[in-house]
Amino acid sequence: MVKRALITGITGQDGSYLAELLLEKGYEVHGIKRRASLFNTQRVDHIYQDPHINNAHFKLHYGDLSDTSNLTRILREVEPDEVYNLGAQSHVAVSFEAPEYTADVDAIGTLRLLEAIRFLGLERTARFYQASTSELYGLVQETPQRETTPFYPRSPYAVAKLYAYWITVNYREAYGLYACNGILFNHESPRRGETFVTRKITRGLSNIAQGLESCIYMGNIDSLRDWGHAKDYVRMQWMMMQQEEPEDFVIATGLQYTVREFITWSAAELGIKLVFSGEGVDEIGTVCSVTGDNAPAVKPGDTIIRIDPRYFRPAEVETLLGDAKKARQKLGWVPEITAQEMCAEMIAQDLKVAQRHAFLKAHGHDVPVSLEG
Ligand code: NDP
Ligand code: GDR
Repeated sequence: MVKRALITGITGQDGSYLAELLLEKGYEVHGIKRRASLFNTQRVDHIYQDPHINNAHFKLHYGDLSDTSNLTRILREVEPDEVYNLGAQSHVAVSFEAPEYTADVDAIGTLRLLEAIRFLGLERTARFYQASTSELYGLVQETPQRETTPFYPRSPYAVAKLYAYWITVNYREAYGLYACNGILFNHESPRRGETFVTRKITRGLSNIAQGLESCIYMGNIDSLRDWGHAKDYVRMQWMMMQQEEPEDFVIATGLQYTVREFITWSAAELGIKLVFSGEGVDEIGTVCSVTGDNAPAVKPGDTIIRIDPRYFRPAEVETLLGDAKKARQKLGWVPEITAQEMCAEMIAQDLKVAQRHAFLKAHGHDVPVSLEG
């Protein structure tokens, strides 16, 4: 029997990698995409299958986590063996600007999905994965953070995800649903949204290297994160759903770095040596030397990093460091890609795009360079 999976958030970073993985494993993959005025399926276009051909194993459904009847209808149609709830307003800074929407989608959206499973009587056949987050730890109560570390969320996003975490646990305990939380620490990739910090850096510095921009504006570059690669993390999402009993797991690398270090690695990949000087919002990153051909538009003395208070959050999560011992011991999961390797992969992709844009610009075309985020 071919297994059927339903993925909310399939057009996002994780959704696209997870869909690839499940297709490789022979699943029939269904995903929920939002209606948008422009195409929004770039991350899954390469695995798209023409619905007109027989036996298509990949199917997208229009839907939204704010729409109960829509979710119920899709679940009834698909009758999935596994539901991966990855859909969310996932940007922490944006959640301070749109707290109510974030709560509706990230918290109540999870409840809607769980309740639809129960309403349709699928709780004995469908398994449920909830995309929980290290943001739950917020103002950290213990280091490193593990499954038993108390939560202290620090943003509307994290508070919404706290509800989603507990409602998942509650449906497991109350209704016997196979439901589990993956408490995932930050994970990135070349498919990372452009306004998350790593991608903002790799894309911004690549643009600067090619003369498309002169400087990027950053927030708290002292913040510490435990960064892994999304490909490693979706593997674990699937593994968690294959156990005899549902359980919650922390997924992390166990190593942490500052945002400033990530900037330094990215610059080094481009052949740029940076020095930081100044303090607080007056801190700047200045080019010290440039080697190789990857940054033709940059010269020593250029200031390419500046701090802008608008990118600081009303309440910050200063440090995150995970302990994935349980995942390692129970599931044999270990991350394969280091943060530095991931950074190199992200720069390689963003540099290619920047080179293409620089070429187009030189020939009189407009190119997108906005780095808001
Ligand atoms: P992305 O922001 O890349 O993807 C989010 C997905 O959710 C997109 O497909 C988006 O659609 C969709 N979405 C947004 N709003 C709605 C809505 N109202 N209804 C239905 N779908 C919606 O996130 P990631 O792939 O990075 O993360 C996946 C999940 O994991 C998220 O829930 C995130 O909060 C959580 N998480 C992520 C971590 C990380 O470091 N990446 C760490 C821990 C948890 P569209 O493409 O149309 O915008
Ligand atoms: P985070 O990721 O908030 O940890 O949430 P993000 O990459 O946005 O920020 C990481 C850290 O970098 C600091 N920072 C900046 N962040 C952004 N976006 N832009 C900037 O200019 C900037 N300058 C400094 C932030 O303050 C923060 O400390 C991500 C999301 O994927 C969530 O959905 C997920 O749950 C968590 O990771 C785990």
